Amino acid sequence: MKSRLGNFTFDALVGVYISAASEIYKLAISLVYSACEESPVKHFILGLADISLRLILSSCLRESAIGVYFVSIPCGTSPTEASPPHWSLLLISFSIRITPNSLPIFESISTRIMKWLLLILALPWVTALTATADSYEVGNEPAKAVDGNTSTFWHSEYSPTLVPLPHWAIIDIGASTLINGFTYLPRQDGNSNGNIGQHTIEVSLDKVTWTLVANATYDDDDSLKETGFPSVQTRYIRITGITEAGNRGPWSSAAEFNINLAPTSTTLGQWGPVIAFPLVPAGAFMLYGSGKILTFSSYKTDNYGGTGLTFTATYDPSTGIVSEKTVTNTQHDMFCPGMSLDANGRAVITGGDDADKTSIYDPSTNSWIAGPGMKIARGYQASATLSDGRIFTIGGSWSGGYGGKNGEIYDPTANTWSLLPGCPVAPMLTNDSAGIFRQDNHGWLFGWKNGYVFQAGPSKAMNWYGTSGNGSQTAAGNRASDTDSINGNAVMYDAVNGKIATFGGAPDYQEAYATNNVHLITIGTPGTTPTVSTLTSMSFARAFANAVVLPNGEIFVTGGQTYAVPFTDTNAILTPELWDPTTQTFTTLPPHTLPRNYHSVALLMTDGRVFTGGGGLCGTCGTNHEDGQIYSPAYLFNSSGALATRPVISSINSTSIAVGGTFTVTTNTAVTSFSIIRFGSATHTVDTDQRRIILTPTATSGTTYTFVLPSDAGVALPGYWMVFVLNAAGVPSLATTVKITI
Ligand SMILES: [Cu+2]
Repeated sequence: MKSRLGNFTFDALVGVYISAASEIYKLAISLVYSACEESPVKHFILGLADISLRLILSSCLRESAIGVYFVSIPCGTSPTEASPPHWSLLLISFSIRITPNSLPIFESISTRIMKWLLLILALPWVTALTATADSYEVGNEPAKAVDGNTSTFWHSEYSPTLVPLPHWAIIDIGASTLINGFTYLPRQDGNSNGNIGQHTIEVSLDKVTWTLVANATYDDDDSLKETGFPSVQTRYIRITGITEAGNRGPWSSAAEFNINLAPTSTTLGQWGPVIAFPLVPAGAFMLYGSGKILTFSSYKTDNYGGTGLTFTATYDPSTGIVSEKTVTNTQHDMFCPGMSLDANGRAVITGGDDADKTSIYDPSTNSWIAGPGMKIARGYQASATLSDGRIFTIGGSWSGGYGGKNGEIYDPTANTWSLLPGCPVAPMLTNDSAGIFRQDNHGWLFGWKNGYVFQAGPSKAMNWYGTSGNGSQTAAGNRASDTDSINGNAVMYDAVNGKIATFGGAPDYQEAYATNNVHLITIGTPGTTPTVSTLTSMSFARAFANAVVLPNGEIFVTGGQTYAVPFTDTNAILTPELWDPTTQTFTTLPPHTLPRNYHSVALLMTDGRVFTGGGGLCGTCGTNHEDGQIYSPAYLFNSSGALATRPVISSINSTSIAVGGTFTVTTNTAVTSFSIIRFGSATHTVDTDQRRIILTPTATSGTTYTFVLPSDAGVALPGYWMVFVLNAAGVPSLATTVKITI
């Protein structure tokens, strides 16, 4: 990657930090070299001191001298955040004369800087980690776990004394540092003794008070183990090995421990570290009570096509803990299903590998129950919760036989499925070249007024489906000149005004070029033709992307590939983009670490961050992504790059509110905008649960705000919603959960 700053071009410029800490601007360029991965030299900052910003950015018209010096500061720390001791002067300043607007001179500066930097890299000057441990075998001291040499290792003492588990090692960074991850490389000598299994990871600034950031289990192999957690300022990290991964003996060992420094550029938001999961999270939904994310794969953690069971893994963002559960009691391989969160926050998951099954997860009891089988077996159908609390589903020839996948409806009260013969699937078929197997997949369904469903895609034809009696169908015109857009996205970001934005997709499910098309659909009375406008396109064409609405109405579009081929990572787009509902244009954002294509998910979290994960789930293929990653939007940071102070919802007068009902929210400080977003569920780019409602106070008294919910349950769908308040700077609160009832 070539990056530029003015006339400077670097192979690895990854961040630019500009501050006005004094009357003289300081500007520094951070460089990360490929050697960083192998070497303790992780991240160097090249400081160009005493250069006015004006000089650099506007090529001032006078000669000037600059002093150039090199500093090393802890990886990922911006110069303005580094405490003075880290500004170690490593080279004596030298002067360069700058000729105005002289590109060759700038290039020569660039070249000279690079030479000096290479010289610096050649110096054996590093910020080294140090380590201590509860015990060690002579010859395998704890320092060998932080020496950058993967052929040496720390080993707990076994002779003359066999020291029992648990074993701990403490890694000292040397100074308080912002980190967001920890890595463990087991010994690399072919012997597995001491591979750490169950473990905890804690952080501390003083080695007295420790904070748990991970509690998990490593597999018994010698691959690099990565543990991510929210950015935390720390000096010490303690890993405690509770078990030996193979239960061979009471040992712990490590070739290398290391830390991941948190990125510090926050202008466009920031990705956290990759979070290891024990499965490919191909499906995921939010648990309303805790903000946990329940993910699932199939009858295997990394492959599909079985029957009778499903592996699940629940991520708790507050602790970083991923807990596993294999669901067998519903006898349902839930791979490639339909999914909806019902009026009670239960996840109703239908079809897929076991094509007629229904499994229901109830967060209130943390239990799975078997629901009644669908009347029509399905896979890749979509489903949507309705204004009356029932769930509508249609399509799904990927599993359970081809064609005829007309509508049916689930009544949670009666716990029954019923066919809706008046809801034919034919009007919503795409023209996919693979035939009916693909043509009725992944409907973009939105529950709406009076029990109606609006089908916005992926076919270019749109439809209304009525669900009373035997059901009904009314054509709703085409999505302007859009193509069929399978594996694209549709997000209702302003439900009161019926606004749905659609993003990308491809004419065929696979072996097809994606589009970067964006359309705005405005729906009104059921049965009427919506208005559709064609908007500014995305920067990237995407199929298999995910789209998530944020509390401020922006839509985060992430992942996908420009040419759709399931189970591949070729042509993957790692750069997400953010759609602004006011300007209706996009801003490209910092890239995520791993591809997120077919079988990836994304969900809004209760803290306003976005969880993404998955991709793959194809056995021995090379594209299984058993991991997730969390994006923190720019609104979570202030201008200095530190976490912004959030407004706080101090109280809400009711957490169960009927449609049309009044409620009050009291905050700790004045806030200026308000929204509610329904908890989401995601699989195969479809999230029919998320939708956003903008709230406007009907009365304000101090910092107590009174709201009236929309009176139509088709707009404010029954179920659990996140309430966000945002301050004048756009910083969202943590969400408070409310249940909307009918
Ligand atoms: Cu699938």
